Amino acid sequence: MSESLADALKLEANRLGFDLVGIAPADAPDDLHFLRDWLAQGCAAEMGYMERQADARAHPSSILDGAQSVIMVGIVYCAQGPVPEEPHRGKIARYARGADYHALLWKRLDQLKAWLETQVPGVRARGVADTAPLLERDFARKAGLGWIGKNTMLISPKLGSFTLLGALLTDLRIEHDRPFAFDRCGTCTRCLDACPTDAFIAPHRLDARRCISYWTIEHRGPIDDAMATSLDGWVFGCDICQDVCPWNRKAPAGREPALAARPDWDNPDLLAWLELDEAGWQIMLRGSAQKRAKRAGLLRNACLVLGMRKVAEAETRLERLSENDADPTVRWAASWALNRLREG
Ligand code: B12
Ligand code: SF4
Repeated sequence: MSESLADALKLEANRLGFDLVGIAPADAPDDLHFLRDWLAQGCAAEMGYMERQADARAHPSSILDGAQSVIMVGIVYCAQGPVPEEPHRGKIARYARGADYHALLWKRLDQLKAWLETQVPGVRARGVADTAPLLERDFARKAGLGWIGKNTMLISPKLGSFTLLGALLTDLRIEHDRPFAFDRCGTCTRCLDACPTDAFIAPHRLDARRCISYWTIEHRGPIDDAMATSLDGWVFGCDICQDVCPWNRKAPAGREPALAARPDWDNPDLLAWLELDEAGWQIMLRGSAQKRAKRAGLLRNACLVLGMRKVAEAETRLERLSENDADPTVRWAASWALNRLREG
C-alpha cells in the first residue's frame, strides 16, 4: 500500500487527538521471551490474566485474524507537577486523575477505524487499548514511538513517558515505520534507585510483587505488612519511577481536556472517603479508572495510609469500619490502621 495512506492516516490520528502515531508490522513481538521469563519468575504476582493470555500475546493475529499492520497510538495525559502533601490526602497516579482513558481511547480508535474504512472500503480493523493481549510497549517501540526505559515505560524522546497507548490492528499492509533503535537511558539509574520498594529487580524488569501500583490497583484482599508500610501516601497507582525520569522534565501538558485532573479525583481527602456510603462511591467512581480497585481496594488503601501517617482524626471512623463494614478487607485494613495509630 502506498506511503501516502500512511501519511494521511497519521495526520488523521493527530487530528483525532493522538499525540503519537506509528505503524509496525503485525509480526510476533520481539520481547516475547522477556514476557515468558517474567511470568516464570512470578513477577506477574496474582495477575492471572497475564499468564492466561501469554499464548495470545505471541501474535497480534490472536486479536485480529489476518492482521498485517499494528497502528500504535499514544496520548499525553495530565503532566502537572507533584501534588502538595497533607497527611489526610492521598496520592493518585496521574493517569487516573481525569476521565477513564480506556473509553476515550476506544472511541478515538473507532473513529480512526471509521476513517480508514472510508479510505479503503472492505478493510478489516480492530482498536484495542490496555485490555487486549498485545505487548503494547513492544509494538510502540517497533512502530518508532520511543524506547522502553529501565523503568519499563515506553518513553518518547519528545513527549516523555506520561502517555497512554492504544493500537488499531488492520489486515491492510501499510508502510511501516522504523523501530526505535536507540536506548536513551544511558548510564542513568534514577528510576531504579528511587523506587521505595525496590520493585525493579533488574533494569527493564519490574516485579509486580513489590510494586506499589500493583498492590494499590490490582491486588484484592489484605496487603503484606512490608508493602502496607511502604505505600508512602499512594492510594491508587504510583508515578515515582516516571516522576524522577529526566525525560519527563520537559514533558508537555496533555491537550486532552477529559484527561486533565478533576478536583475530586486529584489529591483526595481520605477522611471524606471513610465517610462515603455505597451510593457515594458509585457516584465518585463513575467514569474514573480508579474503579478498577473498587470501593474495597480504595478504602483499604486509604485506611493504610491514614494509619501509617497516624492521622488522629481518622480514629472514630476507623473504629466504625473495623467493626461494621460488610467487606472483610476493609475491616482488616481499618483494624491494621487503628493498631498503627495507637502505637504511640
Ligand atoms: C500488567 C500491566 C501492569 C502491571 C505490571 C507492569 C509491568 N511493568 O509489566 C502493573 C499493575 C504493575 C502496571 C503498572 C503500571 N502501568 Co501498566 N500495564 C500492564 C499491561 C496490561 C501489560 C504489561 C506487560 O505486558 N507486562 C509484561 C512485562 C514482561 O512487560 P514490561 O514490564 O512492559 O517489560 C517490557 C520491556 O521492559 C521488556 N523487558 C522485560 N524484561 C526485560 C529484561 C531485559 C534485560 C530487557 C532488555 C528488556 C526486558 O519486555 C517487555 C515487553 O516489551 C499494559 C497494557 C498492555 N496490554 O501492554 C499496561 C501498561 C504497560 N501500563 C501502563 C501504565 C500507564 C502503568 C502505570 C504508569 C500506572 C501507574 N501510574 O500506576 C504503572 C507503571 C509501572 C511500570 N513501571 O511498569 C501503560 C504504559 C504506557 C507507557 N507509556 O509505557 C500501559 C501500556 C497501558 C496503556 N494502554 O497505556 N501495569
Ligand atoms: S529514570 Fe533514567 S534509567 Fe529510568 S527510564 Fe528514565 S532515563 Fe531511563
